[in-house]
Amino acid sequence: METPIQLNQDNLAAIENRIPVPNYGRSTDNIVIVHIGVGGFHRAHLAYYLHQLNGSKPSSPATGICGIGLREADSKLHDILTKQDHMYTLMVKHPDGTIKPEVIGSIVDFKMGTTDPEAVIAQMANANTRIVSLTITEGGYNFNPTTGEFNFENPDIQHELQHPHDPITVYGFLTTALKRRREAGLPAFTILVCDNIEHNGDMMRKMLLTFAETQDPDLAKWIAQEVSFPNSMVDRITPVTTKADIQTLAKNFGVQDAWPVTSEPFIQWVVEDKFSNGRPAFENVGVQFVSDVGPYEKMKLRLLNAGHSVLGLLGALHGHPTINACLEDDVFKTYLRAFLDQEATPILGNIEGINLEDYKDSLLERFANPNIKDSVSRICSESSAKLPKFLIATIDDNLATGGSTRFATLVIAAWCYYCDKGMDRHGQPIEIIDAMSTELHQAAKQTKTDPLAFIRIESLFGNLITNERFTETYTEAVKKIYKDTNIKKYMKDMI
Ligand code: CS2
Repeated sequence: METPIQLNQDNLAAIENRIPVPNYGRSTDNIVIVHIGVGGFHRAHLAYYLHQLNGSKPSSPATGICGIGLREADSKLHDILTKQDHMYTLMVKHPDGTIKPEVIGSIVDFKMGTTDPEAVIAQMANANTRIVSLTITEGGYNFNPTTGEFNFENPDIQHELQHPHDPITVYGFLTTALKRRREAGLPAFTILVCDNIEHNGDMMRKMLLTFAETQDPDLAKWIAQEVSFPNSMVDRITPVTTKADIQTLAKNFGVQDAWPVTSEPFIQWVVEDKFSNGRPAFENVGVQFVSDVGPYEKMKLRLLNAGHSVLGLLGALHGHPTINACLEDDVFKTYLRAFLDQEATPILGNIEGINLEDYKDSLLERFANPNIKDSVSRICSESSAKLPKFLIATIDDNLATGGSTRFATLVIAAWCYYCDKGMDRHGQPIEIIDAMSTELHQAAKQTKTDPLAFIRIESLFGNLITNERFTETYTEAVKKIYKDTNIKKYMKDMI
């Protein structure tokens, strides 16, 4: 292969001889979606759907996305994308080893709230903007996971309430921009949450209204009437991009891209069809519009995301580096299926139009994709924001209905050990990447003298501590792991 070609607009014609590139005109004239949180997931999911939609009608004016970063950490991707005229490569990794790369062109601009907040507000308040979408992670919404209440103690929120013209968080930016639209007589935009939270749109509505009521009650009323918050279920496994991915793209396909995205072939988006100010015709590219997304969300969170956490935490302790390595291990595979069948499925009930057995079979196949190499460390990161929604909710439901909880409980015990020791059973260090890492570690390290110390963290476990059936199973599990970390032995005994 000749010298790799740097990805940018001027080089597209040359790159087209190597991999597919956008076949539509790209411009900032028609930015309809403003997206906060341009991580790998957004780039493999919403931006890809829009890219396909633009590609299906190359002669019509293309619809664009303006990416927004609200954290310092977003500036790295901002700088890279800016140099690449906001394009990047999506490398879809198939189970047979094939990689299908394609240049995605739907993001046409990227603004940073940290350095130029006015540009962000102006973009959101622009008459063309119809949707503000978000992937700011499960932990990014500033609410207490057990009470579901807005966290006013956050210093950034306090700052925004005292200085309404100096927004920092999504709440400050959204209210400032909505206020400006109202004053200009423009219709409100839709707020579209694309994170793994049950009733994600309803949750966002509650949080934004709580914030707005404190900041500007009049505006809050307008938001309540004018802004729609569709619930949505999003799905595509998107591993962290590695140096090897960048090299593969350069060596095997001749394209130099400083931050491509990798993903599995599967993609799904189920959205409630209520948009305050119109939307692109996403149904033309396979997005499912339904009146109630609840059952789909619950199914995905409690099977896929929970399944990931089960494998991730147990796998990390055992020393499996990736999710597909876990699936190659029969004990892990059987354990996962037992958890899905015996603990997660019974609480889901019937979901119209979905065969849960098929769904679970397909999950196992997706997890087993040997080419995807999704690291257990990505799955374990920010577990404190994920587990209450993915796994602890299922434990609560099963305790209420008398269902089994033992498979999920072993995972919580493994999580405790992981947070306490920060190493796997071979003594290899595991880095705890979690906004609550200090608190998790402090609680977990008391386990030796107080076996229930970890589950006393109320913001994660609610009142589980008062449930004897749970505390008994948990104590037994945690004692075993602390005595001998050979987690696989206990998993084997249970299946
Ligand atoms: C994963 C998700 O964060 C996690 O732990 O379960 O990122 C998962 O890969 C996606 O939700 C798939 O759609």
